[in-house]
Amino acid sequence: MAILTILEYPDDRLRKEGVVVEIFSDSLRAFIDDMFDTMYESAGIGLAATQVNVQERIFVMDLSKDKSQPMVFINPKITPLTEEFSEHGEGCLSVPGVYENLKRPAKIRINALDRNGEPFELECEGLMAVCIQHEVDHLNGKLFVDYLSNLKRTRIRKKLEKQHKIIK
Ligand code: QAP
Ligand code: CO
Repeated sequence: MAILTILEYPDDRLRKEGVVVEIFSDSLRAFIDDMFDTMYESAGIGLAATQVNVQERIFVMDLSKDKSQPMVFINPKITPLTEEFSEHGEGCLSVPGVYENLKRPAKIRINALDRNGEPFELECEGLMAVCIQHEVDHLNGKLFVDYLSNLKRTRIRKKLEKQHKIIK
C-alpha cells in the first residue's frame, strides 16, 4: 500500500506517452494497487499511470460511490461506435479545482488487458465512456484542458502555477 505523488498541470512529464505493457508480474499488480490507493485517497474516479510519473499504458477507474467497482485497463484501444458526440463535465486529479464541459464521442468500445494480461472488451456510454476517453488521452500525453480555448487554458495554467508557488 502506498500513496503515489500525482503530477499537476502544467508539469511537462504529463506530456510523455505511456509505453505498451508486455510483462504481467506481481510488481505490476502491486503498482496497480498503489494506483487504486492513490485514486481513492484523492476521491477520484479515474487515474492513469502517466499521472504518477510512470510511462506505461495503464489506467484504473471506479465509478461507484463505495469503491466497489475497481477496474483496470492495460494497453487500451478505443473504437467510437457512433458519430454522435455528447457533452459532459470533466475534472482531473492533475488539474485540481477545474471543471469544464467537453464534447466527446457518445458511445465507444474499449479493448484492453486486465491485471493478468487477459483481454476483455466493453461497450459503454455516459460517464464510463467519458472517463475511459479521458484516461486514454493521458496515456497519449493529452489533457482535457487541451480541448479548451487558448484563453481558458492560459487562465487555468496561471491559476495552478500560482497555487504551486504558494503551497509547494
Ligand atoms: C476523469 O477525474 C473524469 O479537481 C477522472 O479537486 C472526471 O477523478 C472523467 C478530482 C470527470 C469524467 C468526468 C478533481 C478530485 C477528481 C478535482 C477525476 C479535485 C478532486 C478527478
Ligand atoms: Co485526468
